[in-house]
Amino acid sequence: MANRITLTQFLIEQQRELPGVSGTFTLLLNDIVTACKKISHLVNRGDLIGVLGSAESENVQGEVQKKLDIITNDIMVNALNWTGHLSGMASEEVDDIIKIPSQYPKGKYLALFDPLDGSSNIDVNLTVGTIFSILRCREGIDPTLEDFLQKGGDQVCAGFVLYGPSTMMVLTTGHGVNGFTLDQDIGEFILTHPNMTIPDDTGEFAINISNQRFWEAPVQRYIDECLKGEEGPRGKNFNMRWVASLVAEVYRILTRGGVFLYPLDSRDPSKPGKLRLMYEANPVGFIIEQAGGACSTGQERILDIKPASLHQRVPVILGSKDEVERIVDYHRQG
Ligand code: AFP
Repeated sequence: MANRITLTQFLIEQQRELPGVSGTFTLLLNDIVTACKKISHLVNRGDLIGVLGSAESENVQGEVQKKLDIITNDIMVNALNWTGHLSGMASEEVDDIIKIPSQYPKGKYLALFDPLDGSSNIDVNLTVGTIFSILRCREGIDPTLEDFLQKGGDQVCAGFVLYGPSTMMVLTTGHGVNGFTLDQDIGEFILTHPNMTIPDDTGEFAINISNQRFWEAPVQRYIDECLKGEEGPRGKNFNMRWVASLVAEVYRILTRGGVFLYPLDSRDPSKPGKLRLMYEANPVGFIIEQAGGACSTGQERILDIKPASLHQRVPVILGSKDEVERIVDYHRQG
């Protein structure tokens, strides 16, 4: 079919236009694409190949792992560890940084990923996804933890693959956001959503309202005003969504606007928020900002946070710019 731009063609054309973008980076993205196609196939086959259900183990976060959490982590690691494009990796499912086996050369990038985000949705056949973030690294070194603890603003690239009714990849290299749909017949991602942008305002919010009693005053105020609708201070009605799968929420916001909150709450003082900075907040924050939206903890821009640890959690408020700024302003007012 004429005029269909594949992801590979898109990346090579971008590589030609941007000075300093190397072929290695394009090859690295192709490695990630290959892994995600495998994951897409497994998610799609589901119970037919016995991959659903719990694995009866816990990850570093103390969360019960699904079989697919483990399988997808192995797929990512095994697709990326031998290619020579990476110096190291980190995964939401693995405690420490993942080293490149000594028999393989090391490259100039680091990859961080959540191999199956929203995995509690997998058994009920709802959308899940793979989130990834690429950072630069001194070429050929054996990276230490400190090499990984870079601000989100330093990401070279971030993306996610959505395993929903169709499989989609959303990608930024810091020059806007583009969406690609997997054509299952030819096994290629095709550019279907060029230059994705988020409207500044919205009439839709997403939050897990069952945690309401634990929220702080600024979030209570924002949601209360949305719920009051036309009769309240906002003078308009709002709609609510909660998929419990960050990738699905972010994709919805990229296509029709909205705001998503997983705010600070008082449930467990050792956990300032639920979402992981390096595997969730940073990559989606980069994508959201590149699409014209905003992403904050309520107190500071997500991409400005200097990470303190690999599995750090942060509050996340993201989406349509004017709404996020309003919520940040409510935090300033206290
Ligand atoms: P899982 O990967 O453990 O399902 O967690 C998904 C997630 O990190 C994020 O994708 C959702 O937005 C959020 O958790 C859902 O949280 P609730 O369980 O509080 O609804």
